[in-house]
Amino acid sequence: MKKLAIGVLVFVALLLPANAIAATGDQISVSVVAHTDALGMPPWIKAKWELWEDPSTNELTDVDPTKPGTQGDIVPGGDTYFYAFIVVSDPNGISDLSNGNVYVDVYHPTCGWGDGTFKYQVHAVNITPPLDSFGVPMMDVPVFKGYTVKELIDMAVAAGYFNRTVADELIHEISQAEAKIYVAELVISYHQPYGWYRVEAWATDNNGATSEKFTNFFEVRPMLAWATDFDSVEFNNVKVGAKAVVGGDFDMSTPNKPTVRNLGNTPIKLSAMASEVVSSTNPPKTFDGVFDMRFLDQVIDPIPSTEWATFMNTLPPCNTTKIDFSFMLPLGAPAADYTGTIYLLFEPVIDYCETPTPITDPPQLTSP
Ligand SMILES: [Ca+2]
Ligand SMILES: [Ca+2]
Ligand SMILES: [Ca+2]
Repeated sequence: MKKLAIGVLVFVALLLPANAIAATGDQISVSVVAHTDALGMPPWIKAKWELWEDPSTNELTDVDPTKPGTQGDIVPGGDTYFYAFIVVSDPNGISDLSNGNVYVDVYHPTCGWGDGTFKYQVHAVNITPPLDSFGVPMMDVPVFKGYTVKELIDMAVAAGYFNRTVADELIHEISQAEAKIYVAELVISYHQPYGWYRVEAWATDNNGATSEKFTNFFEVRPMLAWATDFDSVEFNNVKVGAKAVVGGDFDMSTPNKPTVRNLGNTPIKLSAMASEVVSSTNPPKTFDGVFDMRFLDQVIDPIPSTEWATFMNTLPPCNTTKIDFSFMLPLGAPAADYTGTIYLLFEPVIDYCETPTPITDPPQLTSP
């Protein structure tokens, strides 16, 4: 470790009352004020990485080991959690971080429907292992969600944020009380876009000296997720030759008024296909092309029976909308009950998101 002296500026003020200047031999008092340089030696970020908490196992992970950086998924209709881990040091020693702060700034993806805007700032918390009775960090003690520092750093190697040599050096420095480790919780709602989130970390020391920013990326994968409040449509009091309508609404608790909600983080493309309807008469009679459907202000009339018809507009993430169905039997159809099936196809609309190159700033083991 490089040891650097703390820079101290000393201002000595000699306070003499004007009427005492000529009085030689008198005892005077001298006040001494020492001002530590307010900007001192700034701390620096040695390394940073993110991990995703798999909601089904509560384990921290990178869900796609084949791709650089950490990937994770949203929880449909809910929140998912990534964690940023930040290793920080200070040329004045880590005691100069004890009243400092570590912050993480997160920016939305720039691909897909992300606009790259600032998302939020999170205050990171110190998870440096506690000291034993000899003042040595206890590296075997779990520090976060049951993981030791070494396990957290090993996962950063597996996710490709830095190599084994860097990892060993980081573990060594934390074990020698030459660096501290912090964590910031990054909540991602299903309302947020898929793609690569940019994360910038920075630290301040006891005197407010501020580090350079350290930037890297993690990825939220696209996920198609949706819900409807209906699985059947019933037309009552149908008059042959007249249109019967089942109108939708925006309320997911009224299944007799069809509603669809996007619970994923991609726009949804909807297609429809319908079977012929069959009468309950003996012998049965069949009719084709008797349904139509309205979705996002577009009507497909009739819903075809041999191929998918796709609606032009997509249902954006975080949106709920209604679907209207109608049904019309041709004149001359027998009065009876009819059954048929309408098929709906939900597809995600995904723009390719290029992997940032590089996915991280290089780790900085020594003071810049
Ligand atoms: Ca400092
Ligand atoms: Ca990965
Ligand atoms: Ca409804």
